[in-house]
Amino acid sequence: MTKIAYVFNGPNLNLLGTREPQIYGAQTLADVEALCQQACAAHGLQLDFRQSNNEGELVTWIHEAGRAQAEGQAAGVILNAGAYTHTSIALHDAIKGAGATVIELHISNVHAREAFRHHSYISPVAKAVMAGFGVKGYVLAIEGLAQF
Ligand code: CA2
Repeated sequence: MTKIAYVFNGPNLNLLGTREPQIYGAQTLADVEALCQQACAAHGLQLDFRQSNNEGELVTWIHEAGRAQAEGQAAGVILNAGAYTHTSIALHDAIKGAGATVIELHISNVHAREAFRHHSYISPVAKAVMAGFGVKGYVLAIEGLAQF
């Protein structure tokens, strides 16, 4: 059975490609979805790509992914939680509770930026962490998820 690779994007990532191209590049979130689609096809995965500006919705999606993974229907989640990375105990608890394999992803190298971006509530409960590869990081993360 083809397993699902979830790609969840958090707050403001719908603005990709419209502002701050020096940090996040010029590609839009639709471009990122197309890249992910290609990568999933290459690795025999079925893409489920989403974005939300709502913390609770992201929590609910992680629960859903955990259930799908427990049933053998999903490989895991690539999560760019945006700024919730640095603030959300709720997302930390959701990942821990849902038991989903989560790869934390950031387009930019958060450690080379402001100090408030250096701490992540996601990293301690993530299977892997990736930052600074631009939007190509999504492709690399899908390759990594396929190999777990
Ligand atoms: O580097 C990343 O992927 C981040 O997760 C992006 C978040 C930021 O808060 C994290 O520290 C690092 C911000 C996403 C906002 O994206 C925008 C894109 C274009 C214009 C404005 C915001």
